[in-house]
Amino acid sequence: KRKAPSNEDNLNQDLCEFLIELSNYERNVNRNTFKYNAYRTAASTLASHSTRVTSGKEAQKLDGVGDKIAKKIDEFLSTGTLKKLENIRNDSITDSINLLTRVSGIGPAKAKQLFDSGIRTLDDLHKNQDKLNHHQLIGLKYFDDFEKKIPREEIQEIETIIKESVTQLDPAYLITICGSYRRGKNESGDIDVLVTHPTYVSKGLSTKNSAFLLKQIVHLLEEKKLITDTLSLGAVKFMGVCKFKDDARRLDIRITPFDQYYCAILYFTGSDLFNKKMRAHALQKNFTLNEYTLRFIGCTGVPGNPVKIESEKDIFDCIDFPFKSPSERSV
Ligand code: DCP
Ligand code: MG
Ligand code: MN
Repeated sequence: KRKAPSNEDNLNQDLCEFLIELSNYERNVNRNTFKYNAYRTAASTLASHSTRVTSGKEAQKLDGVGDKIAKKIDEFLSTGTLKKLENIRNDSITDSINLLTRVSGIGPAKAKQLFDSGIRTLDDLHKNQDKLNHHQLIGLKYFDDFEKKIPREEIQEIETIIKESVTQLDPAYLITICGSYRRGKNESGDIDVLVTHPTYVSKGLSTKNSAFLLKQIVHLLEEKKLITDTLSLGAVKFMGVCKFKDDARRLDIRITPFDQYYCAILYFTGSDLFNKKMRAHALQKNFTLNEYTLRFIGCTGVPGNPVKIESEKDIFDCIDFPFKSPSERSV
């Protein structure tokens, strides 16, 4: 699902590509999230590095490149390939698992389980639908559509429909499309909608309460024939499908109390690697940051009350992290 960081002037494109291939292998086949993230972080660092890396030693000086990855870079630079990569490519399990995990709802563990029961192809999946849950069945049904990126213009039009609809319920609702769209990308993998309302605060907003509001919004968008399927609907998060033009699109909606809005918008804007970096930085400054709150961790090690946050920038300032506009967060 993750592709190599696309950067027109990426001088280390070939290195990034092999690192991403290794990262996908670690996630999909080995289910090793730690290595998956390590390879992805290194790839993202190399992608934004302004010069061509000419040795592993040079690469190792950069953020997120360790000695093992440095060795692989040396091997790749001197031989044009990697033994490990050749082995991975020759292993029949790799292709099957990589394909199966492209179905929405099928993760690495489920893919392995399916592989072990003899399933290799989408055709096999169609013949074994009894082995799939509701989400995975929808993922299979819309396999081709979900592989397609969503043009920015289409998201803009969907944004208008969602805003018009939801403000019919109550004009005070605040709606922001987050994810890669908010980071200014020309196309996105899905549509990430964040909803809040000034009178809904975390103290007053029970789980039941937010679940009701979210359900109300989803039902309305179903009535408007925008939402076509539900993958999951919880108290704070809807995952589903919408259709505006020809293709079915993945749509995520999160609802957040107003006092947690800026932590939510920061989280939901991403990227996920950027969030990891920023959270790690927060911890170094004795703060714990998540999609709900920013809290100071005192000498007891227990996080205190949420810091009062009135903008995204407040969060950066509080942990002394240089402010990045959304378009600068695609690392
Ligand atoms: N997110 C995160 N960690 C995850 C998954 C998501 O921090 N494991 C956050 C950051 C993401 C945001 O949620 O930017 C939205 O998740 P998406 O998977 O929709 O990712 P993007 O919108 O960034 O990219 P895409 O264009 O592929 O949807
Ligand atoms: Mg997204
Ligand atoms: Mn999403």
